[in-house]
Amino acid sequence: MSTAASNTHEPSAEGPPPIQIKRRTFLLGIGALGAAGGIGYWIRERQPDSPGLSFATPLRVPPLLDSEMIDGERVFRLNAQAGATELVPGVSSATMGFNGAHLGPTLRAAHGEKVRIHVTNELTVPTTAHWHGMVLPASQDGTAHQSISPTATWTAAWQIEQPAATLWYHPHPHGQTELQVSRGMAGLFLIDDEAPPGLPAEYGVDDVPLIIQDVTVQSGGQRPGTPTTTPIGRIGNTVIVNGTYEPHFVASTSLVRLRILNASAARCYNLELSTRDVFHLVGTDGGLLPAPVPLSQLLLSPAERAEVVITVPPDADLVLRSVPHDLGMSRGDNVTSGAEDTFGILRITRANDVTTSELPARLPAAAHPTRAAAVDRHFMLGDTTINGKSMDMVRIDTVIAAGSTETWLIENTSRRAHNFHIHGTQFIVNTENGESPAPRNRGWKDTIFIAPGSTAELTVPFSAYADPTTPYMYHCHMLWHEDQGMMAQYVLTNGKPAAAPLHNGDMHH
Ligand SMILES: [Cu+2]
Repeated sequence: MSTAASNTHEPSAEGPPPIQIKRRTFLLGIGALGAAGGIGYWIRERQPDSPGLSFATPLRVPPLLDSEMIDGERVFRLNAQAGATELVPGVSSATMGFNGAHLGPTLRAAHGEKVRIHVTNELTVPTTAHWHGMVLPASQDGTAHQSISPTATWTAAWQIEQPAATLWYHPHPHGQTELQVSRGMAGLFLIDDEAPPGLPAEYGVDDVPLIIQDVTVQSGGQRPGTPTTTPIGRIGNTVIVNGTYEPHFVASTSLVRLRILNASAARCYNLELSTRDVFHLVGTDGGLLPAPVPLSQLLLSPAERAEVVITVPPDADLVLRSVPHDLGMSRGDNVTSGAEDTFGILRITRANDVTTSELPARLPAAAHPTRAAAVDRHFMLGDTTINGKSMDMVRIDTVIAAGSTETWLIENTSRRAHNFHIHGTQFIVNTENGESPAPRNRGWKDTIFIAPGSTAELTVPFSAYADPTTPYMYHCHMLWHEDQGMMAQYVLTNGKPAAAPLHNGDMHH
């Protein structure tokens, strides 16, 4: 065995295997550590082709949650739980999840169906269950206004009226979201519609969810006592996929559709294949694109989803990895925020007997109803504020006519990277910095990355679910920023918007 091979995580009589990053830190010496600047350093060394990395653990696939049809509704049950999980081999971490100690099962329902979801809180702290990307009444949205006390059960019910998409669910307790999500409270919620011919659609086989999270595990196994906070929040030094450390997926088809969710609190991923081969973006947050878009890299900020189709050639042994990118901050802030890290995420090889197919040239594009935009609003993102204000649970920041469509200009006036998520809608990106949006932002979105000094102009169609007393949120989805108060509230009303309790950032025309 070579020196490097001794770093693999083989069972050892000496107890837990050594953490890879510790050994490499030692080998590279103090000089390299200093030059690399701390946080991002460890993960930068986990190159997909680094000797000693195994990427040999079969990729776990979150189970599909069973449901039962009762009185015309598809009924699901979720239990918020805490426990301990080996996020890396031999290291037990305190974790949280739904129907288990880490992550949650995949919910699946069809366009047009009525769903009812019972969420029981078995934690010792309050939580919520927010359906990220879903168009639904505010009272069912699962924000801090629908807090679930320990031992209590909260039930959400609505009719799914939006097209097929990869959505997700996670807690939204005010000030505690980063902790609960980063401990593992996240799951996928897939909406199905008529399956487009040729697009891979067999769950876990050629239609594979990838929930990507960074976690912090110190050499020797302890979580750090005091996590280091970067300008965008806490950055982990180890990346796991569906809770799997150094995962390996064996493709049994030549085309594999990956439904990728960035479930990290702050870390952004700039995805590419180690072969540098082109892959195809087929869907964004809110559903399918009209046609596959060839890309060589794809930036995904926290909470964003992307559906991509990769071609797995015969004898393939490739890695989906994250490579350096520019978050638009100072060099030092980019480095500490992980933007210069390179690391493997998922190894993909091909089985001997595969089903081959061709990616269709056209897709049934998602369609969300919109009207002509009637109101323009301008939102300025500060370090942890929106239009200079911090979240106030009893303040309504924006009153919007139910069923109307608005134009929102989001401007990052700070030196920190942010993204922007609007609840209860899927929006269109008209422009970024006044120009045609990046290819990754040319489909329906509910969350968009906005670099310092940048703007994004959005067309936002709002649903007809009027409820003047229950707000939806809009906020930064860098969870530490959100927890610091970078969040505001809107309500949908049938009355005139002039009846607003409070206005914030309106530009009246
Ligand atoms: Cu932010």
